Amino acid sequence: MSNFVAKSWFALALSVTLYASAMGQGRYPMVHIPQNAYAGDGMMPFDAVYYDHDWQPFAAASNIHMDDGQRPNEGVFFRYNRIYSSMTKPNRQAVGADLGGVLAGNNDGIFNQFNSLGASIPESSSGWGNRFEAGYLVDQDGWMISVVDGPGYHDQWVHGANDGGAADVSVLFTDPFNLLLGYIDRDGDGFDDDLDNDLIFGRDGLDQLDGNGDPGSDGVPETFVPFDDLDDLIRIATTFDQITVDSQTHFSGVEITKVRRKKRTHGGSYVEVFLSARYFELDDHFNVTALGGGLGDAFWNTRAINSLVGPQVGFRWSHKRGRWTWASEGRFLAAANFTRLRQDGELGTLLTTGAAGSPLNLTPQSFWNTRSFERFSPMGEVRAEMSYQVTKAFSLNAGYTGYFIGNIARASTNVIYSLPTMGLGSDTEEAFANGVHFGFEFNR
Ligand SMILES: [Ca+2]
Ligand SMILES: [Ca+2]
Ligand SMILES: [Ca+2]
Ligand SMILES: [Ca+2]
Repeated sequence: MSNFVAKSWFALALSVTLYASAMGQGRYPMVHIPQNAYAGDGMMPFDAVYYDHDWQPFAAASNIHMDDGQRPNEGVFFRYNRIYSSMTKPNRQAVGADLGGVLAGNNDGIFNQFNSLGASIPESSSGWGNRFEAGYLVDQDGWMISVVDGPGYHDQWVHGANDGGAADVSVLFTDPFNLLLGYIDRDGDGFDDDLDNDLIFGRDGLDQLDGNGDPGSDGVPETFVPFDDLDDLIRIATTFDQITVDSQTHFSGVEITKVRRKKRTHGGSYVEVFLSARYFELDDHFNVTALGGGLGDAFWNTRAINSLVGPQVGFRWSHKRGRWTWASEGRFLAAANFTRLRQDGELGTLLTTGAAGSPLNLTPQSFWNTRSFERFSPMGEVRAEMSYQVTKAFSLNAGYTGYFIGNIARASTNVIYSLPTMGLGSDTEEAFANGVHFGFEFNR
């Protein structure tokens, strides 16, 4: 994130440099410059801009023409937008493996266990971001650099109470190695319970005498047998006292754009065509902390980093009348999405392996998983806005920004709930984000 703040400052510094360069050149008209040295071909973004700004940015906008479709601005420009937007939630995915109901037990009882946290997590959320754009346009050609940092989305939910009471927040795990099997002691008599009613009590022997020492049974094993009754094993319930689910998503990116402004249309509008190289990142975190209960204390933090790189085409249509400019922009990015998934976590740090009510063979686990893959991710962006000219070069603006991103990996949908060390999937889906932006612009 701070990376992108740094990049944003870089963009700002670049724009100031461009300003200085353009202003310097503007003061000394370029009598000696041969015609073909003008920035008209626009292919050298860091050449000096041979353009006279007549630079009085805060001059009153007294020369406002009320005719429809005025000439657009030329020279160096800068704009800043604050963005507030919301984003679609990931596909439905319970916190837990999709197993339906599973027969499980612990020292409190035997029951059918279902995932407690169903399809509603995480919810859609909204957040703030920043966008900086700087560049220049002379005649019909120019360059632009655009940096976006955010929006960022953050949500957190807490389920259950960490009060040592009933551990009733349930998360199912697949258990291919039967590590969850264990003996239980529901009546608290210190003997494993005899689940198959053959009078052999798990690891604790045979009940063949009653309370008077006569043949019979009293529910208390007293006779050694040289084996454990494996029929008394049951899957130990994977419940927790309290679960905290934390979801964070962050957008960022940079694009470098060659701008070509088309000639004025019949209606007095202007169209700019964009050809860009764009980098866009969607960084998604899904962190779960689970305390108490059969597999507590535990956490599993999963992160999906989608790095989209590719060529982009776009346009800007604008129409100015008086102090008002109406503009709309569209962009289409054909990106390679280099996706990296990471996961670290711990399960059952408080486990007493083999105790009644705990798994017989599962020991406390810690793990680190990674996975990476590439996908094709199309991405579209649209904007529509109004700007109001305050002084000659300074305007305020407000509008709408929408994103559509295909084939991105989210963290929450790629958690594999499998014992002992969990895992990562490779699911991708589309995401849609939209919202409002507002800010100011200089000479755009
Ligand atoms: Ca018992
Ligand atoms: Ca038994
Ligand atoms: Ca007995
Ligand atoms: Ca048996």
